[in-house]
Amino acid sequence: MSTAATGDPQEQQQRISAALDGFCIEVPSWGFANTGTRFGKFVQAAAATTIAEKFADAGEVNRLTGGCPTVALHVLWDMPNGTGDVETIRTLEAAHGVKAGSINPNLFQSQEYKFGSIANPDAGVRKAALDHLLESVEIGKALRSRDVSLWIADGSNYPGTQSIRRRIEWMEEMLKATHDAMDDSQRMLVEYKPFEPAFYHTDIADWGMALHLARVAGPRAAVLVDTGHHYPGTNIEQIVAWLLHTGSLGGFHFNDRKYADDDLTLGSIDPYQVFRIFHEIVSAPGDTVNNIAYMIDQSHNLKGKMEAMVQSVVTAQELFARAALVDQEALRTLQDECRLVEAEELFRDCFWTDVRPMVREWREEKGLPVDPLQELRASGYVERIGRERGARNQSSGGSYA
Ligand code: PSV
Ligand code: MN
Repeated sequence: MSTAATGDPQEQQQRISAALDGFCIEVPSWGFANTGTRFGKFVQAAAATTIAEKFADAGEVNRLTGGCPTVALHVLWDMPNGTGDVETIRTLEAAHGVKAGSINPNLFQSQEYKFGSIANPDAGVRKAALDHLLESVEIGKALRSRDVSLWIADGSNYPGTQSIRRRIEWMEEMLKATHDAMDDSQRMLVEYKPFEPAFYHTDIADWGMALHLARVAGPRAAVLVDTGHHYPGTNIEQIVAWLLHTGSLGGFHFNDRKYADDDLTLGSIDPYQVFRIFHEIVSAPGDTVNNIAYMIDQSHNLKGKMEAMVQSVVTAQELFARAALVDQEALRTLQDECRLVEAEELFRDCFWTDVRPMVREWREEKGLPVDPLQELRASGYVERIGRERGARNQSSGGSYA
């Protein structure tokens, strides 16, 4: 039995082309906007400010990579008038050939959320948060977007200052009410994060808490794994395996990190981890795998935003292609016979295979640019938007919205 990457070159090409045909990754609208750190913002001439500019950039990334037909929207930043902005989004979808993807309510910026949103001890604030969630559900319906994607920033900074248990009950109630408002085509994704902005306790800190809340909310709620939202050393692919096993993996926010939630380019620090996550997915039986929402959640402060986004998508495609090479049957036999080194070598062979020529071949088959980054540079797109947007970006000092 071969312990190398699967089969002959032709078979490898087929596997990779089939895998990439079925692989899409959503780009975040906020990945094109001026962002920074807690200490300041570095303005880029080409950064998008308006939702029209964000759609234009997302459309260009999709044209270059062939893998990003949807763009995630953050309600407060992209649709400040809520359902009142639906028509604008529809027009932009038609103009740029990309559709609205996940709808992300914003429960962390308003002053009233200082002590929490859906877990705030004040019933009035919880009601305001619920209203925003319900409006997000309506936006999803109007735009035919499947996923309402929730990140709850709530938590506390000092022991004894909040009742962790009562806050669980409030969250259960709010998420159930939100789920009840969804129609059958919609899903709720529950994202977890261990710390930041809260530094003592975060109300949805890990996948166990997210899974519990998703189950209480209802059958169309599932867990969202943001790769940056774990403590260093966490075995993320194991979490993914458990969520797959329990039929509760809703989607991913991909990014990379060295320390905490650094939002660096996917695969820039640890590409092997992304490969291991993808391997769990491609090796899993059952239905969950067909409904996983792959999304990028990154903000690039130093790299050019368009370049970084194209680089991220291409990296995701390459790592997904490598995971598709694993000969699952051969690996299973080696695992069953506890032939450890051979099993590991089979796995590593696939990770170390240079799939770039085969990914290029797939791009050619699809009529896509064979080198998306090179094409971005040659197209002059970044220079053009830099000229068009530069003066405004400079004078505004950059803007989130
Ligand atoms: C929070 O850190 C997060 O990962 C959530 O997904 C937010 O929606 C996103 O980042 C943008 O700030
Ligand atoms: Mn996220």
